[in-house]
Amino acid sequence: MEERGLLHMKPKIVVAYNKVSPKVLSFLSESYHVINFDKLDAQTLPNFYQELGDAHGLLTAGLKIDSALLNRAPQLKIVSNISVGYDNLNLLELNKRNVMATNTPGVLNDTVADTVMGLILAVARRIPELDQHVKTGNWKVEDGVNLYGNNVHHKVLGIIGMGGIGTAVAKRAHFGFDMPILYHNRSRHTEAEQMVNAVYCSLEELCQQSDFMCLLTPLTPQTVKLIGEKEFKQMKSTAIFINASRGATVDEQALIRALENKEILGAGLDVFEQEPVSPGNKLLSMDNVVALPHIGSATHETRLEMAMLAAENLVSGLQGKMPPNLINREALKNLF
Ligand code: 8YV
Repeated sequence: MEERGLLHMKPKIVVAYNKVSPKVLSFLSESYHVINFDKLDAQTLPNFYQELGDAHGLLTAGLKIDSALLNRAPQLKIVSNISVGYDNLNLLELNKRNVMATNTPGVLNDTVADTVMGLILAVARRIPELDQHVKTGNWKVEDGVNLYGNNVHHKVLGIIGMGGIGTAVAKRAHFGFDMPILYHNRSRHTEAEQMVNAVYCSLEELCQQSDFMCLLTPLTPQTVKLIGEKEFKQMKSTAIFINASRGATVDEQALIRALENKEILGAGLDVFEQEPVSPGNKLLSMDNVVALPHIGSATHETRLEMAMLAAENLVSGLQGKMPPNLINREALKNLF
């Protein structure tokens, strides 16, 4: 009884994310009353909303945080996102209510960069297609020219969005694959220029000159459909397009047309306009498209690091300290 009473004196944290490691949950439970929702569906939502009613912190990833949800959580001090992207957060609504928001930059850079290199290699060397070819009882005929792919090494890599992930991709490409690097970004990235000789250029130049074009930009109002028909038409017919940002940064219908009309050679996609991607999406029936289920950062090690960093952000905020990865300083106006 006594313990139960004490438990309820601890501030409440709601966790709405599947498979947060028990290590992270027990770290949070030391100081907080943790309510964990593995999934949010018709059955669990009413309970989730009820728990939000007196929750001080929310740990989540990708959940849409808008005024409707925030209105149900009047005690909320902080939303901690287990992701670097935070396009799921309505910052204006959070700021209005002095609710802090945090993300998890840095810890996933190398893992997402590995995924991007994997997509580049998979599309260029047709690895999933050839895997199926062999597993369905086939082998090469004579020299196997019909199974040839395209070189990756020494080809021009264009990176749109040269942040931490972009820099990690550029390092792999430059030091491992001898690829010249072009990049387009909101601002110049002198570190990347010095480290891997990355050359800053306009979006148009990047489209025209890249053999591999990697989209890594965050989704913001300025980057919605950043790549569309015009850009695909500017690209080489031998170019391979990679998207590891968000599906909405690309005009997906324009991408489908560019692939169908052979305006580009192939695509490697970790993200889609609609997720989960619809099984009827034309991209899924194309041999020259390699599709992943938005798993750029999903390794056991990195997901644990992300969740732990998110938990640390949450605890700092609730302890009245500045969270290390605060996104919205505006929310602090009346707090510190
Ligand atoms: C997550 C991501 O898969 O960090 C990001 O921005 O895209 C991924 O690491 C995603 O946010 C989880 O929903």
